[in-house]
Amino acid sequence: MGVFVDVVTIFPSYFEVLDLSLLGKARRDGALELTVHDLRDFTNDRHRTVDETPYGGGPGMLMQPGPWGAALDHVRASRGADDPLLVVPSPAGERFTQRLAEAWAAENWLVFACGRYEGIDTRVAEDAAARFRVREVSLGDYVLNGGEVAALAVIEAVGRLLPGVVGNEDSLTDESHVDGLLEAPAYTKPAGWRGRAVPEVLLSGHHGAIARWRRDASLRRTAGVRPDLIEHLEPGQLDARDLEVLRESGWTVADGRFRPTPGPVAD
Ligand code: 6GU
Repeated sequence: MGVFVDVVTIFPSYFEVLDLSLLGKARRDGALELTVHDLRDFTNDRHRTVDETPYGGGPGMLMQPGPWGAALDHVRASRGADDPLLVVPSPAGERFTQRLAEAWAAENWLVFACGRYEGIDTRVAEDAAARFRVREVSLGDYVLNGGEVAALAVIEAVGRLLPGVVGNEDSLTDESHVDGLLEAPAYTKPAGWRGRAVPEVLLSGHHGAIARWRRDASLRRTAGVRPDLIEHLEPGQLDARDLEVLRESGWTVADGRFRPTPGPVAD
């Protein structure tokens, strides 16, 4: 039995893309059962209003609590399953990471509350906490117009980790962010293209040497573009060659953590 996913939004058609590709297959196979709810179906006025101006003033509009309360009550009562996780995409949330995707792939019921405008009246999440475990998550440090694109990203990141969704299980472990590093550069046929050769070692058939080359490239790439990831590595988990590559890339171990090497980089 798969995971139930409910989404509440004023733009149900955003979620039509989940009919496509791998996630569409997951749905047809029963790994992921998606139900999209239109927030405006839970309004009571002729104009199906969901937004109002903020108390205390300020720019923009907020989503009113009434329709949200009714929609979340409806979703909560729609299944016998217990202990749903309510995910509220928000630029003010905690960062969504591969660790959270892995944890949420083991859940049996995920509910997404997609806000628009300047967000949802704060009392909605407070009230929902009595019936849901509530997590506010952000995709990164930039602003989207609403939670829909973020919810799609979370659903894809979680959905591809469900058993049987990605055909080759190895492709779930040999990829960026799984071991805290970015993936090494990758090449396919032809071996020569526009004067650019594929690194010789990748053609060698020597699996040990290929794994080491990829590991080195992965460490160098991560050191180059994501120093924040290097700072989170556990030096004790790395081998002597890893430490040498990172030293060449300007990182030293001090007090059990990686730190940028002070002064000119040693060689
Ligand atoms: Cl989850 N929502 C919105 N509106 N903006 C975002 C975001 C989420 N994550 C990054 N920017």
